[in-house]
Parts: sequence; C-alpha cells; structure tokens
Amino acid sequence: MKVLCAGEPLVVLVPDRRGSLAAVGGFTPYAAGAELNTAIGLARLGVPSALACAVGDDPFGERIVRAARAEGVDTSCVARVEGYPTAVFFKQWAGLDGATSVYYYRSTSPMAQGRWELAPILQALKQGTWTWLHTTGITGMLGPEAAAGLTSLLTAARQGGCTVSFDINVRRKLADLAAWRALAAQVAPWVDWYFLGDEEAEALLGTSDPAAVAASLRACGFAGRGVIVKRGAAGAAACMGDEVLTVPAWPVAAVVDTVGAGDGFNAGFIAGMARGWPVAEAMRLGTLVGAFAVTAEGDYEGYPLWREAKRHLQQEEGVLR
Ligand code: KDG
Repeated sequence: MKVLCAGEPLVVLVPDRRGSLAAVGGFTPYAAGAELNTAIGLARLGVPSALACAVGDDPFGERIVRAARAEGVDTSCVARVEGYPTAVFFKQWAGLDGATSVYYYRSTSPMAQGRWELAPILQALKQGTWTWLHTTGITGMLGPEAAAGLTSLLTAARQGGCTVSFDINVRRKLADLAAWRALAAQVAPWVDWYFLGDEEAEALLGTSDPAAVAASLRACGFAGRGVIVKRGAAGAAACMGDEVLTVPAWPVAAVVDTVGAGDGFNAGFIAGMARGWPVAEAMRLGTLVGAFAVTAEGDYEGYPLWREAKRHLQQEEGVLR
C-alpha cells in the first residue's frame, strides 16, 4: 500500500504565549497542512506515503520539504515554484474562551495562484503508482486552478483503481458555507471514504447523525465504502450501507492543541485499512492518533510511532524509567 496525500502544506507560526497576535512576542515555526499532517502520520505508522503539492522556492518551502523527508515522507511530487511564496499561517489563542483561531497568508502561494503542475502526478495516478489517494476540501477552495486540480486528481485516481479518501476539512476563512456545501456534493461521486467532523456535518448537511450524513451524501452521488463522522472527544462513527459503527475516544490527561487531530485520525484510519484491519479497528487506531495529536502544540508533533500506537492498542504498559 502506497498513499499519496495531495494538498497544500504551510508553515505555521505558533505564538509563545496566549493572547492576541497584536500583542504576543515570539513564534515557533512548524511545518503544517492537513495533507502533510496525514502523510507524516502514515509514515510514523509505517505506511509508505508521498506528498503532492507545490511550495515556493524559498526557505519556508525548504523547511516543509525537510520536515516531510525527516519523517520519511516521499517528496518527489513536491514542486518548488519560483516567485510565489510558500503559504503561511499563524495560530492565536485569544478571546474569552481562549479558542484557537488561525490567520492565513496563502492567497499568493503557488497552489492558490494556479502554479501546481499536475500532469506527471495525474499520469502516475492513472498508471496505478499509488494504491490510495488522500485529499481534502481545502484544495478545492484555494483558487479555481487548484479546484480544477482536485477534480483531475479524483478522476485520475478512479482511472488508476486507487482508493480515495476525502476529508471535507471546512475552513470558513477560505470560503462561505454555500461554497463548502457545493464542494461537498461535487466530490461525493469520486470518494470511497468520506470524512467529516460532526460540526462540519451539522453546518453543511444539518445533521451529524452518521446514517443521515451518509444518506445526504448518497443523494449527491456518493457510492463509496463508508462515511466517517469524527466527533472529537466523543470518538468517531462510521456508516457503511445500513451498518453504523461507533468507537470511543481515548482519554487524554491534558489537551494542549486540537489542531491536527482530525488529520491524525485520517492517518490512523488509513494505516489500519492498509494493514487489512476491520473498519472498527482502523477507526480505533484513528482515534488513538487523534488523541496523541492533542497532547502537543504543533499539528503533527504529537502523532505516535507505530510501536507506541501498537503498545496502546494492545494495552501494554510502557517502561517509563
Ligand atoms: O488540520 C490542520 C490544518 O488545518 C492546518 O495545518 C492548516 O491545512 C491547514 C489549513 O489549510 O487550514
């Protein structure tokens, strides 16, 4: 099993303290981006993964490529484009509830500006180079060329007999809900495993009940294997045909940052499926990676290695000292 994760990576600048970005001091940079996160999660779990995207031919692009390579992700499909800066975003923890908000600086990135040269990737997908394509709705909202690229990827994957997983990954700062709703419906016929968060499902489809979500997507042409609704601290539910499966979340002592947990779930789920596990067990690995994710401040820094994940799944005690 070889998984191609296609979508824009970014550098995220994480402030060293809580408060408005207008007032905080230093920042720590990390590589980020939903599809990069999933590619790294897979590599940590021992599943070969590759990233397909375009970044700027600049130091932030280099940082992303180095981070991916250091984790064992294949970067041969990462294009370096001169004259267009790598996408960046900032996290902020402010307001009365201290919730995470993000500020994007990505509208001039190579992918947003239609500089993603997809032809060789589409060709390789059609030839069956990868057995699984994972992508997200973010690509569909970066700009018209990126949106067309998303459609081409999904079509090529189908032609190459590749399993497709798709996470709608709603980012309200990129487009309004009507546009997200249209995208959710448009991609439905091409997807085998459709991931949504419960709040995303509510916002887009008016329900987070897994059977009702699956019925809505089927009405848009979804004919894939299953729909998975991620419920954060309440675990996850899958609807496959008439069957609904639920798995609980793993307990976490202290939640540091929830960003990246959904991408981690996707990595765990795909890794379980890659190993030929039953769906409920793949979901359990998904919720485990999601739980690890929230214990650290970067998007993927908390994701477990395969041996750590296995120890938890087998309920073994680790030796701590
Ligand atoms: O899921 C985490 C991502 O949201 C984050 O890394 C940034 O990919 C990102 C995006 O486009 O919001």
